[in-house]
Amino acid sequence: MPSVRFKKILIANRGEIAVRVICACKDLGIQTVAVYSEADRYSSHVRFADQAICIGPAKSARSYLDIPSIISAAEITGVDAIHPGYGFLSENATFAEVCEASQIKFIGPGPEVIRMMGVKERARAFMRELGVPILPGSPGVLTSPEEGLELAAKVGYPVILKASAGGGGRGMRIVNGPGELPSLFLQAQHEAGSAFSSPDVYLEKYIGAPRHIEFQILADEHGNVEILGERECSVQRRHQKLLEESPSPAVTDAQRAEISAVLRNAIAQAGYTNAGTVEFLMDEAGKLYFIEVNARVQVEHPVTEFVTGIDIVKSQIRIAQGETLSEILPGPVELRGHSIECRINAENPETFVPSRAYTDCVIPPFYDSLVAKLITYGSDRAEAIQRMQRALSMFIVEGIHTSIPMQQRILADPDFQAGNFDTNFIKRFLPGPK
Ligand code: MV4
Repeated sequence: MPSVRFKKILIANRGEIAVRVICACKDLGIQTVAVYSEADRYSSHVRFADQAICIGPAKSARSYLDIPSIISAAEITGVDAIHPGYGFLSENATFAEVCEASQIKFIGPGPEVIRMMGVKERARAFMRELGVPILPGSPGVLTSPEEGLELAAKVGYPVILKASAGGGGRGMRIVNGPGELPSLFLQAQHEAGSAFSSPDVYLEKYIGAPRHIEFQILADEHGNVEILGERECSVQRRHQKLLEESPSPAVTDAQRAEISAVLRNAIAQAGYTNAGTVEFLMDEAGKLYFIEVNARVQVEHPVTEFVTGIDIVKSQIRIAQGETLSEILPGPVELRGHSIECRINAENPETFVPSRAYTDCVIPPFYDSLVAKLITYGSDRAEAIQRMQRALSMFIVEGIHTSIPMQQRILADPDFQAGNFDTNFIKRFLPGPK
């Protein structure tokens, strides 16, 4: 039994994920409050919520990232909980703390866990202690270029320097030999300091052609953890995923079982609650190495929902109500069939500058360029691909350029169809030297 039942939830987000959370609330009979910036007055999340409150001007820093405005909206409307969606304040430990202090349930992990996972070399050390495989590298933050040189000589070049507070590809430097390490270390520190207000940097063995594979987890507030298989996310351009699928064509059943077993224990030991993603890199030999934890629901969560039959967003809300996974899930987690998602982005195919539509539908230029997600399911990968090709051929978007032509070329590629690709695969579809 839930220890509380939410009557009303505020969604501290916009666009697709705000609408997705509204859908889950409707399915659970929970009232919804949308918040919106002046640029989003006519957005669908505003239309479909039971109530909507303007929280500020178009600029995110003064609306969707403005904690006092969001908390005020929550207090005025008397909500029981806040769902942060993805991006914006979803992994902001201070926001989770302020919610708690205001007697509003934050639908996500606790602030301490969010903070710990946000310090990447701490998450790495924690996972290593619990038997999750990690790449060779520094035990913690690099204290000097000399320490970097010593470690790099041990693990072998190339190595990569990563910002402790980074993630998503920001603040990284690849080091090919000892000659360039000292200057790249200082650069990485400087960039980390100005971008994330912490100059901390750590070092890892660099994988040149990795696959990006992430495991979906659900954890209740009573110590129970379930692993909902993995997603293959290697088709990315500038750290923006274009197409994701589940399961990964590269992960074997034995490997999935092994990683799931160690993760179940590690996530429980961390005191992690609610939904999350554990990111791995797969090297050229097919081995998986932990890189970071994303303490939020992700854009690509639907492919996992299709192959498991589990509604992840509903599960997040029910976990936050205090329900156990055994109450929420219909039975043991099983993966069935195959699912693919294409992120339909508004873009100019030559310059990748976001396009804008000015007639009925407005895509404001202030936020990201995701306009739709197209998800297919099939009994196997070939059927899911074929259905995606058919659906894309019937997908009509007028007035703007989209990513659809590139996704059609990817789906038709023999290497993609064979499941034979890594994070460099996208380069062959881009203009310029390969
Ligand atoms: C790496 C790597 C190679 N070796 N770490 C980029 C996003 C961030 N989450 C981690 N990233 C990478 N970390 C080591 N030790 C290569 C990348 C990387 C990447 C990873 C996943 C998907 C696309 C990528 C594109 C460029 C670099």
